[in-house]
Amino acid sequence: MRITSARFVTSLDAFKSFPGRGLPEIALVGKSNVGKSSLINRLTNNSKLAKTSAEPGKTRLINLYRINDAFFLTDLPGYGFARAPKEEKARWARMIEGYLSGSDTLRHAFLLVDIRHDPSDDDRMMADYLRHYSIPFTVVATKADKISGAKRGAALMSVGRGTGAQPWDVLPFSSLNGFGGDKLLSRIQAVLSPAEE
Ligand SMILES: Nc1nc2c(ncn2[C@@H]2O[C@H](COP(=O)(O)OP(=O)(O)OP(=O)(O)O)[C@@H](O)[C@H]2O)c(=O)[nH]1
Ligand SMILES: [Mg+2]
Repeated sequence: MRITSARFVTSLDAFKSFPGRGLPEIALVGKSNVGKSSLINRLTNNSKLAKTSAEPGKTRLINLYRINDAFFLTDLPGYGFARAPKEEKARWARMIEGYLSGSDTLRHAFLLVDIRHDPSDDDRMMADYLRHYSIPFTVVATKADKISGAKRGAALMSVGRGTGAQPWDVLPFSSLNGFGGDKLLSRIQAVLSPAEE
């Protein structure tokens, strides 16, 4: 699939209705700073669409982007940002969980994990949470440009092990150079119209 249009729709501080709701949603979840907002920018080929930052804790609301007038990408705050104030972290967790458990139009989630690190306890919890709520998900190993191709296979194995995903189902991806973007788009296509895969 090709992305031909992408526009920001709205930010929500809690799960509720929004303009256009009803189209399928695909959510991005993962630790703060793992590259959720950057992934949206790379896929849409618009570096200014979602706000990103070298500092964790940039995305603080549920941000909805309408893609091809066919589905929404949902950018969520990250978890596991140790330095954030406790109340703030609790608020983000409520937002993330409220959205994931509340949206009946959520079709799929991408669980992002940094390819260089073993998944954290929070990542495992998120994978368990998605399974618990029967939300189908794909694990994406981000920042693939940060390791050599020779180390990629082993890195994908440990990301898979830590999240309970099959290593061959873990998609390596780089927002920096676009590596893995085609596979990610194919996955989105498959999620949206399984019969045409
Ligand atoms: N080298 C490299 N850097 C990346 C990649 N993806 C994201 N980054 C960098 O990682 C930092 C965090 O990226 P964001 O996209 O803001 O991360 P996020 O997951 O949205 O973070 P929060 O909104 O805080 O939860 C930024 O400095 C990005 O430029 C990647 O694939 N490769
Ligand atoms: Mg973000």
